[in-house]
Amino acid sequence: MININGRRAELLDILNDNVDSFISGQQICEILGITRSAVWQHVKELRSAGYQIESVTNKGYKLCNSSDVFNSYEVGQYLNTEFVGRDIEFYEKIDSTNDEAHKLAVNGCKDGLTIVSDVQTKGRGRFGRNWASSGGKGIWTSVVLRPKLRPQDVGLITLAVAIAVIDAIKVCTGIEAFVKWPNDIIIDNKKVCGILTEMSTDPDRINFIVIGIGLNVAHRESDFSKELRNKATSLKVVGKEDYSRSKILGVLLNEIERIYNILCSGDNVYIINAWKERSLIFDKKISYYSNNLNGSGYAKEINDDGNLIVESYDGSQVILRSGEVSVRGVMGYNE
Ligand code: BT5
Repeated sequence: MININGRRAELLDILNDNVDSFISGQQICEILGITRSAVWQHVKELRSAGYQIESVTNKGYKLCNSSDVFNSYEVGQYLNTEFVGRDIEFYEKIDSTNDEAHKLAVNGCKDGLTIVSDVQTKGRGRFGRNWASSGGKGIWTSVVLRPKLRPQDVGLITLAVAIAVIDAIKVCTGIEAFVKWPNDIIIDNKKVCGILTEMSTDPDRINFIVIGIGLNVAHRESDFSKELRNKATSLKVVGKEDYSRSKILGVLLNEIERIYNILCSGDNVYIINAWKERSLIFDKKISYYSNNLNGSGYAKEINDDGNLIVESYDGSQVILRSGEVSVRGVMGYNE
């Protein structure tokens, strides 16, 4: 994947400032202080990175507004964070962005480092499940966070990220999505996004957290495998529009930093309330299952550890922990 930095980024800035109109090669040469053939070389590279740039003799170059390219330069156009996504690495293909983020975190990468890949060959869900991650369709990303908190104080992190995903979807598309505890984002009873939170901890401190997010953006129904077609959806299927992955990722990273700062300030009540407002199952009848725990009842409360408290029909309470249990909503989506 071509990195858009240095002169290429400066050229793109100029073309963006004049989007849908021509700017002469001579003007570009003067602004950038490079030769015409160097400009031409950069234009060719930008085209191969997916930008539609017209070139017409005696008129110059024009960037067509319809270009929707997914790369760090484009994400940067939307980013207003202090640290989340400020270091961002894009890959064409990788095994799993969570695995790559984990490796870099072990080697001491910065707080907020973000890994993105167009394709994942071994995208993972919880319990070793597969995450379908085909090219050109989704946002497959992982963010490294280094909270200065004790492990027991970040129990709400997956729930906080779910809020960020739902809000980014709403801002960018107008579509309303909901969360099914703990990590599924659902639209029209189908899963549009999953979150995989992995942590490296010592007994009394967190070394780092990797937040993996898989968000289906541009799939048509036929792009999903037979097994997934009944339970997966994408923003395009729901909104019947093409959405910019760069914009959604930029806004998502902004939302993650915002909610993460709230989490780190200790305002669990805010997180829990925001989560309940966006929840599919809160105060509803659910059933749950794991290796040794099955049952049903009402989803009554979220505690500070992010656990779901279920009230059984006889009034007794069960605490469900996200690493162990799956929930079947009454609303249709089952996994
Ligand atoms: C999750 O697991 O929902 C977490 C998925 C996290 C994926 C991201 S992508 C970037 C980062 N790198 C990774 O390697 N992973 C993270 P879970 O709750 O276990 O759900 C997995 C189940 O969702 C599968 O068993 C399928 O039934 C379903 N599924 C798989 N791919 C899907 C997709 N693209 N869209 C919707 N559902 C899918």
